[in-house]
Amino acid sequence: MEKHSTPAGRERWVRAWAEDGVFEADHQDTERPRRMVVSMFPYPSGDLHMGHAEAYSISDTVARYRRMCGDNVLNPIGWDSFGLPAENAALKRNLDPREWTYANIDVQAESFRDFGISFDWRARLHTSDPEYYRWNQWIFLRMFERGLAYRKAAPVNWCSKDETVLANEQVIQGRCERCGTVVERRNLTQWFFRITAYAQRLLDDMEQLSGSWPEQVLLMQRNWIGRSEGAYIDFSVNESDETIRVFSTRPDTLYGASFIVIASDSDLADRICQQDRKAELDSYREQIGSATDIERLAADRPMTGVFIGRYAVNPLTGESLPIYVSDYVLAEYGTGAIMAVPAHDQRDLRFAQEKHLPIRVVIDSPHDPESTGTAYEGDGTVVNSGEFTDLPSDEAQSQIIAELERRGAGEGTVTYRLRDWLLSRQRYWGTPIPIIHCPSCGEVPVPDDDLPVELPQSGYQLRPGGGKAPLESATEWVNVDCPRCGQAAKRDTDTMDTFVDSSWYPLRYVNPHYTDGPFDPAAVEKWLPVDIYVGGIEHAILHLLYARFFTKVFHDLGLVSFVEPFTSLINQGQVIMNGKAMSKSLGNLVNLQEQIAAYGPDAVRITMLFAGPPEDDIDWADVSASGSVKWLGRVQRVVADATAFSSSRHAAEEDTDLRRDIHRLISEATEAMERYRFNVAIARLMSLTSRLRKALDSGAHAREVVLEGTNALVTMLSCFAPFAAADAWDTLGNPPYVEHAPWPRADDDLLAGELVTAVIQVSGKVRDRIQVPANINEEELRERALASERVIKAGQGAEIKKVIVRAPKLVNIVFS
Ligand code: ANZ
Ligand code: ZN
Repeated sequence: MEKHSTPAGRERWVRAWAEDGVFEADHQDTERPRRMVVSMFPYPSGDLHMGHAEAYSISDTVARYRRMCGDNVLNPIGWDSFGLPAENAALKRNLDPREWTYANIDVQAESFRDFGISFDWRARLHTSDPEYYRWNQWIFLRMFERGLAYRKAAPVNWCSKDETVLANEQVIQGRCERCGTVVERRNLTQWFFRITAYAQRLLDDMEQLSGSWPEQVLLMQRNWIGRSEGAYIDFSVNESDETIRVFSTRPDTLYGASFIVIASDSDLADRICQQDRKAELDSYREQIGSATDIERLAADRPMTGVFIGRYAVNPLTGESLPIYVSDYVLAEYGTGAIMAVPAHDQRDLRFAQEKHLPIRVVIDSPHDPESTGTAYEGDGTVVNSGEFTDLPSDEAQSQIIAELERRGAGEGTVTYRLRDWLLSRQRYWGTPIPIIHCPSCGEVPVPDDDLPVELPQSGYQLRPGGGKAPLESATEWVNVDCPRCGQAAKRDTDTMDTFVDSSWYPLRYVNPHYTDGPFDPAAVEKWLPVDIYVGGIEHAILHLLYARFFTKVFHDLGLVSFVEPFTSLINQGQVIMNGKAMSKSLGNLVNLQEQIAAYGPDAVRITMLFAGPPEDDIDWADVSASGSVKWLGRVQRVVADATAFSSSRHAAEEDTDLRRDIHRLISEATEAMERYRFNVAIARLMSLTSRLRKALDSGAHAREVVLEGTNALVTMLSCFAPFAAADAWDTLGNPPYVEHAPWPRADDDLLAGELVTAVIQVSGKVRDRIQVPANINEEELRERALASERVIKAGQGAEIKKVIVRAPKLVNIVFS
C-alpha cells in the first residue's frame, strides 16, 4: 500500500512541531480572538480506536482551521483516568490501577501524536493525579458548606456485579450501564449533590444554547429535567391525624378522583395501614422488590397493588376515597402519592378496571373512557364538577388551586423530574470524599490545608465484598483524629462518581498545574467558555448536564462570570462496522494504529471526514481509505509538477478563468468549513486538485497562477492531512510551517459577477431560495433574507429571536 510519507518522515514533523511550539496557544497575546476547541477527553481503556479518531479528527480540523484564520487557539488534551474499568482490569491482572491507567495514557498519547493531532501538550492533565482530584475535594467542600452536598439514606440503584451504587443516569433500561447486570434497589446512606436546586436555571439558560447546540440534546435535557406545573392537594386520612399530600398536574380533574395511590416503599403506608392488611402489604412489597423504575412506569405492565383498609377525604367534595399502595407510583417523584383519576389518566384507568373502582368523566371527552379502555388525557370543558362545571381546563385549574389555597388544603407548585445527583461510589479508583465522621461532631470537613486526601496506595483488597467500600479495609488510612475535637474518628470511605472529574476539566486546561484554586480565574476568563465542544450524543444528559450544573455553582461562588461552559456543541456520529456499533465485546473494535499502519494518518483522517457531515454515523466497512490514499497521491504529483512547472507566459485571458475557478473553490471550501461541513470542503479540495491537474497538463498558464492555486490547495489541505501538507509545503520551497500560513482568502472582485443561490430557512425549514452575488457579505444577505415575502409570511408578525447567516448560501431565521 502506497504511503504518503514514512513513519520516520512523520516523526520528524511531530518533533519539529513540538520543538517550535507550532500548536501552542499564546497566553500573553491580547489581540487575536481566543478560541478554545475541545473534544470530550478520553478514558484510558486501551489504545485509541476509530471512535476517538472520528472525534479528534473533527476537533483538530476545527482547531487548525481557526488557527489559520488568525485565532489564538487552545486545543488541549487530558485523560478521564479514574473509574471502574481500571479497577476491574487491575483486579483481574493483579496490578495497581495506577500502572494500568498510566501505561494506557502513554500509549494513547503516542497515538495522538502519530495521528497528527495539533494539541497544545502543555495543557495536558489526568484526573487521577492528586494535583487534579485535590480540587474535586475542594469543590465538594464548597458545595458541602452551602448545603449542595449532603448525605441521606435513600433507595438507590445497586449493581451487584460492580458492587456499587449507580446514578439514575447510569441505569439503562433497568441495567447497569457498564456491565449490563439488572440493577437492584437498596436502601443506603449516600452522598448527593443538590442539582435539583438548579433545575430551573438549567432550563432557563438553555435559551443561550439554542441554535448553537443540537436541538436534540436540548430536548433530551429538557425532558430529563422534566418541569411540571401543577398543585399539591392535601387529603386528610379518615380517623387519623395524617394527611396525604399528592402532586397533580391536573387539579382540574379533582372531582373525578376515585382513589388514592401511595408508593410502596413509603413510610406513610406503614403508619396508616390497617392492622389486618399489614401482611398483605408486606408480601406485596416483596413481590415487587426487584422491579426498576422504568419497568414500573411501563404502560403495558399488568397493574398490581393492595388496598390498605383506609380512606382519605377529597378536600373539595368531602368524598371518601380508598387508599391503595402500588408500584406504579414512584417514591421519588412529586410527593410519592397521587389522586387517581381513571377517566383521564391511562394508568389510573387500568388500575381502576383491574380493581373495579369508579370511573368518572370530569372533562368532556370525545370517547367514553370506560367502554373504550382509553382515558381521555387532553384538556377540555370541565363537567360533573360542581361550581367549576363548564369552565375550560386551564381556568378550572387556577380556580381550583385558588379554592384549595383558601381552604388551606393545597397550593400551586412546580415539580421537576430531575433527581439529586448521587455521587457516592463504593470503589477504590476515584476521588476520596473529604469528610471525617466523628462520633461527637458528626460530618466534619477535612480542612482545606489538608487537601488532597490522597488515595492510599494499594496493598489491601480492592473489593472486600458485601457492598463494603474497598477503602474500609485501609484501616491506617481510615482511622484519623477529628479535625474539630481530636477524638478518634473515621474517614468517609466512598469515592466520587467520575462524572465529578469531568464536570469541570475544561477550566483546568488553561493552567493545569495551578495551585491556588481549582483553576486560574484570570486565564479562565480569557479562554472560556469553550467555543466548540465535540463529543458523542451519548453524553447528551449525564456529562453535559453535570458540567452545566458545576459551571453555575462556580458562578454562584464568584469564581467565573459565565453560566454556561460550552458555547457550541458538535455531536459526532458513531463509527460502526457492518451496521453494528464497534465494541470490545463484539470483537469488532478497529484499532487506530492498525489503520495508520495500513493507510497513513492523513488518509484515515480524510476518510473519516469525507464520509459525511460530522453528526452522521460512519460505517467503516463501507468507506475506503485507499480512495483517500489515491487522492493524496494526485495532490503530491500536482505539487511536484507545479514546483517544476516553468512557463515564459504571463497572465492572460485563460488565466483569469483558472483564477476564477481557484477562487470559487476556495470560497466554497471556506463556507463549508464555517458550517463544519468538512466533507464538502474536502470535495472542493478534490475539485481544485483536478482543476490544477488540467491546468498543468494544458501547459497554457502562467507559473504564478498555477502556484497560487497549488499553495492554496496545500494550505487548506493541512487542516485535514497535516503530514502530506507539511511535505508538500516543503517541496514547494515555502518557509516552515504551512500551519503558519493564513487560510486563503477568495478574491471577491474576481467572483463579483457570479451569482449563487442562497437558501433561506425558518427554524430549519427551507422557506425560500434567492439569487445573490457570490461575494455578498453577511449583513447584506441578512437584510435580503428578512425582506423575503415567504419569510415574512412564515413569521406571522412574530418577533425575530435569532438569525444565523452563512454567506453566501444560507440564512436560518428563528422567530420567538
Ligand atoms: C391527577 C391526574 C389526573 C394526573 C389526570 C394526570 C392526569 P408529569 O406530567 O410527568 O409531572 N404522578 C404524580 N406523582 C407521581 C408519582 N410519584 N409516580 C407516578 N405518577 C405520579 O406527571 C404528573 C402526573 O403524574 C400527576 O398528575 C399524577 O397524576 C402523576 F387526568 O394527578 B396526575
Ligand atoms: Zn469531633
